[in-house]
Amino acid sequence: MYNKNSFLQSLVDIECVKFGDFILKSGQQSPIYIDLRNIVSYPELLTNLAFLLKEDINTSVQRICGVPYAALPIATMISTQTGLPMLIKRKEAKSYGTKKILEGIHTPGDKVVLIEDVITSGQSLMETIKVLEEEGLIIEQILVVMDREQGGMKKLTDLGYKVTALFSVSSLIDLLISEKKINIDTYNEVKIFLDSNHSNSPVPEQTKKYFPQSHQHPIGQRLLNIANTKKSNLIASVDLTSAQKIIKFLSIVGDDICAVKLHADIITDFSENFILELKSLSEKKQFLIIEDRKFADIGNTQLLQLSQGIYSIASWADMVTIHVIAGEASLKAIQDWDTVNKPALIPILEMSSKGALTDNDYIEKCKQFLYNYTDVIGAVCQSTALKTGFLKFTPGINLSAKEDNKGQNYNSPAFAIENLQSDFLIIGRGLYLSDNPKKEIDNYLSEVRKLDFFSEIK
Ligand code: 5BU
Repeated sequence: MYNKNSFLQSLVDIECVKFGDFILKSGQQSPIYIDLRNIVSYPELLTNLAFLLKEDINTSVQRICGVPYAALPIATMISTQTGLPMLIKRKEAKSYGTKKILEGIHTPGDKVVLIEDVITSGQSLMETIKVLEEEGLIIEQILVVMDREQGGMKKLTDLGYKVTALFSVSSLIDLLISEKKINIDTYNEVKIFLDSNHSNSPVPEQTKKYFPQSHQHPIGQRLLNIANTKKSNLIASVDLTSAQKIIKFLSIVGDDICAVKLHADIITDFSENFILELKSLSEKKQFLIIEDRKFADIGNTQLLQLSQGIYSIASWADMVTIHVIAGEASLKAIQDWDTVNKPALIPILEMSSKGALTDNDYIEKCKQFLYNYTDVIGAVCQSTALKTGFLKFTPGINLSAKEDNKGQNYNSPAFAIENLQSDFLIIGRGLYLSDNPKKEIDNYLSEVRKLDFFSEIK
């Protein structure tokens, strides 16, 4: 009864989708016109749409909110079908009385599903998200009816939101051509229009991902060798504060990881002895060591932070993370540092946390110089694509959680490999807080190995 294909066909029948020559709000010419607002005149269709959308709502969601105005009736319908309490975001705050911009009962921390009818650039969604987040609400997921494939989905995904669309323009025209509802010329015209708008492609390309085999940097190569031998691209982020607990944890999971990532400055009893033990364990169990120091200073200070002080990072870390916010010269200073003990560099291009300021503009600026430095072996990122030969490290990986309550976003290992095209998965609390880390790491490994990731030479 609630069939996606028949719903799509009805959209054409009631002229919510039209083909011809149209000028969009942006001034752009388009061979397809989509406006779902008239659905309100067809209660049965609206009911069907609500049924289709509600299937995808996570059980963790506590509130529903439609992006004004077009998605309000859709959200209302879902609310009545599911019993999920609704919130209404006003276009502007009331100028009298309570001056509220968000109507409906809510408390900070409530998890909300946002509903949008058509996504183009994602602008209206962003405006609604901003209001809800300012009220302390958590955007648990975003459900869109139609993706115009003009960059909005990617923009929101890049920002860390979990957004899915029931239909895309591509799926719509594929169906309509197969049902002979449009002719090949119309089909091609829309395809060309979509392709020309794909410069900021809505979804990352879904090519099959294989684990890399070779690297120009000796540390990069060692990391790849270990990972290929163990068939594990897992990096344990051991954010424990006791040296003894870190060593104990690593003796349990050490055989199954290719590297450990530390924050030396949170270890309360950090000592030379700890480093000796760590080094010896890393040789015995064969894993490398990353210090997640996130340098972010001028070149001279970074060199001091690398080589001096109680941590003397360069003397033990195989790799360090670095923000290149201070610009190219800060990276060059490390590259020019002539010393035997120099960790390989992993710049941070994109962060996993909600509202991270590492937007596309920033990432592109970093990429303009990053690839020129041989000390750089890859980067920490989420959806950003890296040049071949550079390794992609992705934190925010968890098999069961979607987020923590402090701004972290999580993806599953399979999602990171298949959709984000990550080479290395960084897992923190998902492992070290587990009651049975050995069993839990097996769960992570089996999800990775299921993908045939290690089985082919690229
Ligand atoms: P978690 O417990 O899996 O959430 O730990 C993630 C680790 O990765 C933690 O040490 C963070 O400092 C680190 N991290 C991150 O979560 N997100 C980022 O964008 C970067 C680092 Br960069």
